Amino acid sequence: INLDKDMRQALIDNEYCLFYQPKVDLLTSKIVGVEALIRWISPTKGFIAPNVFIPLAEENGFIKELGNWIVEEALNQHLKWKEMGIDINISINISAKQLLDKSFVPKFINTLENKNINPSKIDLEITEYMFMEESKETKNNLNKLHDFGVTISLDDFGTGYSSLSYLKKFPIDYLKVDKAFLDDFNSVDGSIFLETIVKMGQMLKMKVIAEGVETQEQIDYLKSISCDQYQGYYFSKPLSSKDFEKFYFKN
Ligand code: G
Ligand code: G
Ligand code: NA
Ligand code: MN
Repeated sequence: INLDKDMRQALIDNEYCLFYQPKVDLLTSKIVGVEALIRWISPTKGFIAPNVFIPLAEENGFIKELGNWIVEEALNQHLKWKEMGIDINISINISAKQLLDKSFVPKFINTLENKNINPSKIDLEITEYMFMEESKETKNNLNKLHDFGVTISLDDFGTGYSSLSYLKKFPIDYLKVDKAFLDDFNSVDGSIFLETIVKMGQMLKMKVIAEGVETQEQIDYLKSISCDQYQGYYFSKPLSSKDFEKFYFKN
């Protein structure tokens, strides 16, 4: 198979869709937002994981086109849900290549204005890898988005090319603590990291979101260290928009 060619054709053939995983407030157990996660279900090849095709799309430049589609789709879904009374935040994953494209920021801001979307309802998830190169451009672009009112989440925190100085340099509103820290929370070292990240994030005026929460025990622990929000299979796996709507109205 030629993934390179197939992933472009898949956009034409409408094979991509977005799934949505709820973000939950730890104090109230209420849904505060969703993270949009792309899915590619090919009629011939079956399910292809984003971990497989996103890195490839970043390499061959297709991420620019695909990223535009993701943003458009997520914003339209946000508007549809708002009309239905589901007025929640939506987080969109953004690749470094996408953010560094000269047309991305002006186009994004324009789209929000044209669609009359409140920017504070829109969150962009970035990863630490974004800070490795072109950090001046990255910083300028993130500042423009943040000044416009969009919030920024730092995804997979603690696993990548971490440097704490990033937390001062870039406009970050949410720290998403990687699942690896939660898997390890029962060990002394593991819990020290988790608790320290939560404290540090909050002292820097950020909210902290735990990822990959699967058990009640983990919830209890996260509450005990005053973590703000969580995502994970315990509450819900990523859902299609229709399944999310059913789930939302049941909760
Ligand atoms: O649930 P999951 O398999 O969806 O996601 C795996 C990884 O793929 C995520 O951690 C994320 O890094 C990446 N990913 C998923 N959806 C998107 C998307 O819409 N855009 C980008 N850039 N990456 C995504
Ligand atoms: O890179 P990013 O953090 O955006 O993607 C998170 C990945 O973790 C996605 O593939 C998502 O489907 C997956 N995920 C979400 N919640 C859980 C969970 O509770 N357990 C596990 N094992 N994976 C999860
Ligand atoms: Na994540
Ligand atoms: Mn993410």
